[in-house]
Amino acid sequence: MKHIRIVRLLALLICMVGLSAQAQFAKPEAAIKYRQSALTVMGTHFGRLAEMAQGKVPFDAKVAQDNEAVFAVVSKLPWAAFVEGSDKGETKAKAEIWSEGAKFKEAQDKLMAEAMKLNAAAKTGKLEDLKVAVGAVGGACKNCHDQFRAK
Ligand code: ASC
Repeated sequence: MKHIRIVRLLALLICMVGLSAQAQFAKPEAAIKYRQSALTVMGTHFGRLAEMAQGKVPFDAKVAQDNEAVFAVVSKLPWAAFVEGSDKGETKAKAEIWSEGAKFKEAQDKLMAEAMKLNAAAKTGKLEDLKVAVGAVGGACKNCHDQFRAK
């Protein structure tokens, strides 16, 4: 009995997370602005982690965790905004996002996987762990940009 209740609760939670990431847009420009905003916030908070990993600012485990927490949430958001028809306008999004959807999804999944490792690394409070995870997340950012973002 208890087991079934836990499974139901988990299913509900997964649906809720799915819905929150399922942004709706009135027009393509709104989707473009939304994803650019999310990516800007991601870059800002990841940038702070990268500065610590590179020794440009002193390592502070609490500050790292706070920045990672924002990154963890916001990094889930841009992907639902790459809607059909939003390849035109003020965007660097390449047509391959839509013509090679599976590859684009693969790049997202890679980032999500590395982001989970970054979460674990931030929790250990060790700079060495942060360095490794930041490097991997940065690699996932670059991999996607190289393939799908125009210069
Ligand atoms: C950043 C940032 C990116 C990535 C990328 C990694 O800090 O804003 O877009 O890292 O430069 O190669």
